[in-house]
Amino acid sequence: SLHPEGETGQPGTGKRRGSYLEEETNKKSEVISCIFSLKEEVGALAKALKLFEENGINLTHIESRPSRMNKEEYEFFISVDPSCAQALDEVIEGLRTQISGHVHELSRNKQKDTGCQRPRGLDSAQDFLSLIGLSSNVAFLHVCAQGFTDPVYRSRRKEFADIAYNYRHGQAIPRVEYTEEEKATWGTVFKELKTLYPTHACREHNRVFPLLEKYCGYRPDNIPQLEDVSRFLQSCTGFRLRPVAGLLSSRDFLAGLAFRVFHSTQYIRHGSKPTYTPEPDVCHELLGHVPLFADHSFAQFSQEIGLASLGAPDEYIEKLATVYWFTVEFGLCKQGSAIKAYGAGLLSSFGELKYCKTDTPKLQPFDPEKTSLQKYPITEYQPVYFVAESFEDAKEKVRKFAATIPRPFSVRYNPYTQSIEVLDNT
Ligand code: HBI
Ligand code: NLE
Ligand code: FE
Repeated sequence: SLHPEGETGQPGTGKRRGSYLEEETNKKSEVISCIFSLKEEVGALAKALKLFEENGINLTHIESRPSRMNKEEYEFFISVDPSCAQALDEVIEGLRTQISGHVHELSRNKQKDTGCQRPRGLDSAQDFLSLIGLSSNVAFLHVCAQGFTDPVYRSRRKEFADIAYNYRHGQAIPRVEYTEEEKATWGTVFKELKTLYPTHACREHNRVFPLLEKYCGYRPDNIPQLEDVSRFLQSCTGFRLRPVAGLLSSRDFLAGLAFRVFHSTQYIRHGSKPTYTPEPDVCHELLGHVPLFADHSFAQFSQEIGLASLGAPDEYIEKLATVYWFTVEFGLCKQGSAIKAYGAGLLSSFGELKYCKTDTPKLQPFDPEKTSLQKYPITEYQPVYFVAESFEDAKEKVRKFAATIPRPFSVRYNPYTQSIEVLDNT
């Protein structure tokens, strides 16, 4: 089974939809795994293993089980030494053509997806972008311009990045003393949003908000501490926060949700633009996401997307990331005769929260099949929103959608051990 203590405190290539250049990958890297199935007959496995031997591949792990999809087949889950990555192509080709086995690669593109680097310093644009988890995305460089050119802001971001890099699962999240300027930015965002919530936010958000004021120090003159908020969430729904320096790859980010771990930034947006920022920041996490992660139905919905992502092929990760985008980040839902915001990207931007209720954006019914194909901008207000009937309805729909993702094993969350059970043989 898998546990949530992966070292994912570092940003990946910030693989959001949109243009990005690939960063150099981090060569020392991950294990490489795949699952292949073979017809049940004498010598089938021996033939397959011969291919590995001929290509000089060192297997580090192997497990077997009867195939669920085809009664006459057996499935083998193997891991190989990462230095053998190149030679694995040959073997996969051989398995597919000579032995007619089905092969499902589990973590081969992982290096591309999570290739991340510890920034060396803060003396170039590239370093700033890698610090926030993005490769050279021109649009982003443009939008983050204030942050990039302001040396005080840049060195502050480095301090926050270091907290995230050094954080290990199970530790208390280090408390941060925010500067007067940072608190002023928070104050502006907090006060503006608070006047909008009663009319614009969904009822679940409005129900939890007073509890956060009471127990977690949500006030216009105080930026709440991630540790206090994480404890609060754990007591409500078992969700916990983990500090992160910037954007993670979709795969890593979604996997966190499967374990009820929400990766949260700790720095605040640049003070010159409190209305809207394309990047997640502490306002976005604490005001947008946190209230809803305290709601049972919503927490379950979020975890459901995370579970669906485990072991899913790359093209489905992209679809799930898009579903996540139009629900958890920018979702609207029906409540009585009104349409309310439940997406965190709306609930943390007083610019976009007002805009989403005007008649400029297009509204469409939430339907994962269609929603998962919708293109979207990441540095401006959304032209399209999807409206859910309710969290329960959205959850059912995502569940049905997830069942269509090709995946040679099933996953189940065990809340008692906080682990995910895979390769279930029953
Ligand atoms: N990384 N730190 C962080 N925060 C997010 O909200 C986030 C992310 N990576 C990807 C992502 N969100 C989504 O846009 C989807 O790709 C899952
Ligand atoms: N646009 C949001 C805000 O300004 O708070 C942040 C969105 C992060 C995906
Ligand atoms: Fe977010």
